[in-house]
Amino acid sequence: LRFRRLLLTGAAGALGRMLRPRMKRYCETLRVSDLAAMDPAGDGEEVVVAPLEDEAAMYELLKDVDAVLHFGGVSIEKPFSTVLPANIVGAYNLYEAARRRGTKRIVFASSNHVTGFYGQDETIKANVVPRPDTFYGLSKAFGENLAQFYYDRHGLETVTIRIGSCLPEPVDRRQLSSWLSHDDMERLLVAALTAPIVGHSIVYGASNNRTTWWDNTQGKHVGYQPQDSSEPWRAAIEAKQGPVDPTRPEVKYQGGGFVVLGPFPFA
Ligand code: NAI
Ligand code: 15L
Repeated sequence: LRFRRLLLTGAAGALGRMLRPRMKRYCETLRVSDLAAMDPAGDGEEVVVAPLEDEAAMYELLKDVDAVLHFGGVSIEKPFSTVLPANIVGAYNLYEAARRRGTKRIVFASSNHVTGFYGQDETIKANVVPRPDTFYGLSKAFGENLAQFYYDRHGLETVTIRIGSCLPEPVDRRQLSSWLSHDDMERLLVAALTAPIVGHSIVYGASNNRTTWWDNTQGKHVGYQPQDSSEPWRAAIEAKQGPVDPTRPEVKYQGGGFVVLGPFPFA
């Protein structure tokens, strides 16, 4: 599997920096972009500073790109005025540029916060009604709708990944269910890039954790097979954190601490 050119947005971010060397292995040229400064271009790399809200810059960025890994944008809760240009206008600019350039597929780094107001006592599938927990989650829900629209209207394919918690290792009780290892993220991206037909498919991005809130049966055709699990960390995390109060919103809901973030108090 060797693409001619892949584009990775958000390359200065936590996941972008982790993915840059990994994704380079799957393409002749890896173009990386961000608003912020990035490491200089290595062999087979192109580094482009491109704000998502700059329509002309995004059109240039999408030139001669086979597929996009869209990881750029605001990644935590912020006021709506901050989320809007990066995640809503920016996602539109990316899709519109991809359509005009004839890009075949986008892998969209969405978030579990699209469905953050489902309970930790529920297991949900990809087609549930979104219940965003933040303006951030709401903006990702817009991105998912945009992906569906660009597939239905223009045939531009997307695999939306509702990423759980992608970290080197799980660090708290919630992440025993939401953790996605770096290696499983790579496996998921390779599957998303190479599955023959995806239309617009939604897959929850989690490892093979013993406890889970997410049922990926509707995305089986994508072929993602997680191999890691949070289980080796369970005993230490439970011992350290002690019993939790299930009536507290950050324990009750899948979105965890995000459900109590932001300008409005949780009522
Ligand atoms: P991050 O915040 O470390 O990286 C995001 C990058 O996007 C930053 O380098 C930032 O400069 C760039 N960016 C922000 N606004 C921009 C704009 N207007 N134009 C161009 N670039 C802009 O976040 P992280 O953790 O690397 O996440 C990457 C993606 O994955 C994000 O879209 C995030 O929402 C999503 N995600 C990550 C999860 C995780 O566990 N790390 C969980 C769920 C979703
Ligand atoms: C996200 O969407 C965030 O980008 C990330 O920083 C984590 O907080 C993650 O969700 C999570 O829910 O753990």
